[in-house]
Amino acid sequence: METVTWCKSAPAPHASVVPKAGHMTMSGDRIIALLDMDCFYVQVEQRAEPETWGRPCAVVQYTGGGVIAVNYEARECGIKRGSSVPDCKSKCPNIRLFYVPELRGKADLTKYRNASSEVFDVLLTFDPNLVVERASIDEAFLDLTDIIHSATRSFDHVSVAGVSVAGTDHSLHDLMSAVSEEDERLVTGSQIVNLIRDQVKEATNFTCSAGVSYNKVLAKLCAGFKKPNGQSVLPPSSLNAVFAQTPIGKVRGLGGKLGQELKVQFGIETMLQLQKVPKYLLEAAYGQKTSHWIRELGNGNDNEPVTSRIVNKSVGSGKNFNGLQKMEEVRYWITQFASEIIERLTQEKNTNGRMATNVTITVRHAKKQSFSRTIPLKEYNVQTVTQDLEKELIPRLTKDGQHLLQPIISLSLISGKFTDNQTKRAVHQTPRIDSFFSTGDPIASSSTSEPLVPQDLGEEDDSQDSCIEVVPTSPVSPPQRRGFFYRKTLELVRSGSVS
Ligand code: DCP
Ligand code: CA
Ligand code: CA
Repeated sequence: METVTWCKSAPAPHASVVPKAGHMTMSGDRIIALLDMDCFYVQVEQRAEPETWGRPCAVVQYTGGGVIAVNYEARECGIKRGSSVPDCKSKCPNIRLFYVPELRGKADLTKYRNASSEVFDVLLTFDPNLVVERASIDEAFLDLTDIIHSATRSFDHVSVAGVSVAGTDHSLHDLMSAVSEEDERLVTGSQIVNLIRDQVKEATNFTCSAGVSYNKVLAKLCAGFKKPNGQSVLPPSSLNAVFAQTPIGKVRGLGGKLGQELKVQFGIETMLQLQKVPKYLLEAAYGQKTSHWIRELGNGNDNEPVTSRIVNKSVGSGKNFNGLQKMEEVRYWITQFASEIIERLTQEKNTNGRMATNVTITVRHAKKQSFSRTIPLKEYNVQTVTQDLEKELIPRLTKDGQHLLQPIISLSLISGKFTDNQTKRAVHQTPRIDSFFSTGDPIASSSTSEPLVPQDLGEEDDSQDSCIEVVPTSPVSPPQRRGFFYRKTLELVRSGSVS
């Protein structure tokens, strides 16, 4: 690995206590990364069949079903998530298709979950000062602030070769010679993340990509800029250049109806345009609290903490159907889901000593017609859970106890609200967006960007937060940082190094 010589000032004084949650102060105080595995399920399959490395590959869910993960070689042939098997074979005759194993009549994701645990083991053992939050089966937010400030470790020897600066044509390496003190921490963060990515590769043989910035929203946004096996850093000075190219729906928190509504209401497409919507117009449409949050996002501010959490918030199981007609089918599937959930909850109890206390069933009749019921989880017993849920459902679903009043196209169970009395790792609940909107805000009903349960629970279970939009409780603006990167880029442009 290339060594970079780099003159650093003394570390700033900083609390040496490792907080359970990441920093919650001004966004500008933090250095946050988002690490996302490249074509994760495909890599898991390819590792088990090493002769397929370098060859176009995809993972298909169910025989006759669609593609749920595609490697980058196959993407070059035009294969996408959702492509059909015949489409894959015609576009890419030498494609290797892997099929997700099935158990109890549904996808069995155990091997992908186990591979995910391998990755998280690397993150957890990297450094005691690293705050790690699982964001989904293949994603983690990292709060690097404490490692950067702690004087115990130096990352000066680690390369930033290959790290790009978002919104510019530059590698971070190009811009390092005279970096300002405040952006210096972003460079150190990038070095740390480069090292983490190397260690993940060494331990698991998987590649991943990452974004480094001052908060979760920006880290997540730029994590996708250099895929696969790449890394970007987003300094504040690049914000406007990046936001000018960023569709509103690509930003964490704006992927759903709210983002859509903003586009329609104000006739805008990009984040830079959102930034320019006058305050009074936003306030008139969304009230003070929500409009404040939207404006903060428009300015690239987000103070949601990275919460030390590796364990799942909830465990789920579910399936889509062509249209169930009978109560006995519902009973059958609830039993299957409850079996899977209770098996996993029992494992969780044995590993982490914590128990779930409720279970929610969601029934979907048609695309926009669904309802949920939550009941206490009295004991880890499949029959009891099934019977308790049935009691809730029967009056709502049937008149005669047998035939459904309306066909069901999706059923899912999610169990959560864990007791954490014996938990070895801290478990903190991140506020849900609905709690933010609980004051009668007009967009309460548009709070989630994606269904709680995606297509046959592809990535469901690892952490329901991957599907729930979360908003900060008290956004705080970071100090205005006019940047070195901006000035340096201008300089390079003027000197003709950049066209
Ligand atoms: N997944 C799924 N169904 C979805 C989305 C994802 O089953 N609708 C699974 C398969 C993916 C894994 O979750 O491999 C991670 O999802 P990502 O969105 O991170 O996509 P990939 O990791 O496959 O690709 P990328 O390299 O773009 O991150
Ligand atoms: Ca991924
Ligand atoms: Ca992901």
